[in-house]
Amino acid sequence: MPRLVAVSNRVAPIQEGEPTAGGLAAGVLDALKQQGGIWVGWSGEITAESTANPARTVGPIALYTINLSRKDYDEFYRGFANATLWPTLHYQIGLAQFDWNDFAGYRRVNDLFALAVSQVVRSDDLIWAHDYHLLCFAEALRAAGVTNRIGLFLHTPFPAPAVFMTIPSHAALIRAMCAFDLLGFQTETDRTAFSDYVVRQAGGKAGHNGTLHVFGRSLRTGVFPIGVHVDEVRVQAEDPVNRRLATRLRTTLRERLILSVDRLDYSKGLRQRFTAFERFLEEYPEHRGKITFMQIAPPSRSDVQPYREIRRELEAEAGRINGRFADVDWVPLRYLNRGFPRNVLMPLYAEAEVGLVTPLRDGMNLVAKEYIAAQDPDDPGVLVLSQFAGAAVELDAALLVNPYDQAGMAAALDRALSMPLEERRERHAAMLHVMRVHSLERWRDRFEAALRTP
Ligand code: ADQ
Repeated sequence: MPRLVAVSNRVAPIQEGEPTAGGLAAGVLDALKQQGGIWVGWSGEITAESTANPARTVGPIALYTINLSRKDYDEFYRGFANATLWPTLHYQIGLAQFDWNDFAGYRRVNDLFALAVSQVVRSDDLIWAHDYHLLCFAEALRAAGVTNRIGLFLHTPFPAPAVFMTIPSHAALIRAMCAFDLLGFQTETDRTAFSDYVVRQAGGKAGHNGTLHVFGRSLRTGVFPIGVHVDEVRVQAEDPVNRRLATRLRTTLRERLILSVDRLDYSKGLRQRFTAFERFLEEYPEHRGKITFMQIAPPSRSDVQPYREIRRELEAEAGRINGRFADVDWVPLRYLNRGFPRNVLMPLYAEAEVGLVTPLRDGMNLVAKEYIAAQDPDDPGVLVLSQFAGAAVELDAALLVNPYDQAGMAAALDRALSMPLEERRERHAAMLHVMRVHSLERWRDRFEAALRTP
């Protein structure tokens, strides 16, 4: 089996014997543990100059990390990746900012990653890059003379061409993306949007099986929905030691629990969700005093402007809603501005009668999948899910909502809380079945197989 070289913005902190992390980190880690390999990424450190650290080995994995200079961090990470690409890929063009210097910094850091990989790669290695930080990575690696097969999996959505074209450097980005051999997307909608751009704006031709011919070369595109370790989540959710916090919560909380868990990010639709919850309390007063809505949302990217704003706004909104509806013995909304380790989080999912997952856009959304995996199949909770999460394609047995429709979300909450056991079981079983088929293992195996196949 060829060695795997994984490249992502961050390298997850790996401790042997620790429970696996979520999402991207879990997927990459699994693949590397299985067949051995190399993981290249930013260390999370900002230093005077951008420099490479000495290699570190953990079991079968060699870790190569890079420190970024302040200028590289500002232009690449805070700038082009998170102030231009992230909002645009999530259709939030009103929040996007653009600066050609940031784009130059983004390219420069992609070059740095490529240099690090070119120094360690062997001729038969498979190179698998992750996410929106590395769109120019393959082009840089080709310029360094590397001819290996190189794939990219985009964890975020890819928007309609008209939205992507609001980025002034869109043409250069697409040309760079076409230097990969394989581009993986979460859903067919994302893949088609990319293909449409290439065919209509870049003069490319679409061939069989997602092949695109453009800029004098051919590349494959494919759909690889990311999944979760279904059984591992349920084991964590049921573990008596892990359950201590959930049990404590149950003894103090008499009400039924509506739970949301997100990184604090405007794409997750928290502001709209708070408003919908207020609407729910207004329109369905019979639930007052009988439910608690708990929102867990640790701050993320707090040095990027819109992230600071949304944090302030949500704190004010939570206070206002509680001020309006709370009683001497009841607080409707618990807003926790902190994260929890996975082994604590999974039992909390299991405890919640309703999982409320309503991003405005999301590549996949693994919280929705983890919520389903954590439930007791004999008495499962109900998932209320945004139709704009990639997960909605597979989890169509959830109560699907439009996160911009407050009345619709309020009605879905009422319906979720009133759903008979039989219907809850049927919907849960249907979703669990799909998730077993589209597991994290399958995601990894299918992507690697496609990357190996010329
Ligand atoms: P994220 O935007 O981070 O990921 P998501 O998929 O929901 O979104 O979460 C990833 C992981 O982080 C999950 O395993 C979850 O348990 C954990 N997590 C989220 N909020 C947490 C919290 N408050 N406390 C502790 N843990 C928390 C990006 C894309 C998604 C895509 C993933 C994977 O934006 O669309 O699903 O990558 O491809």
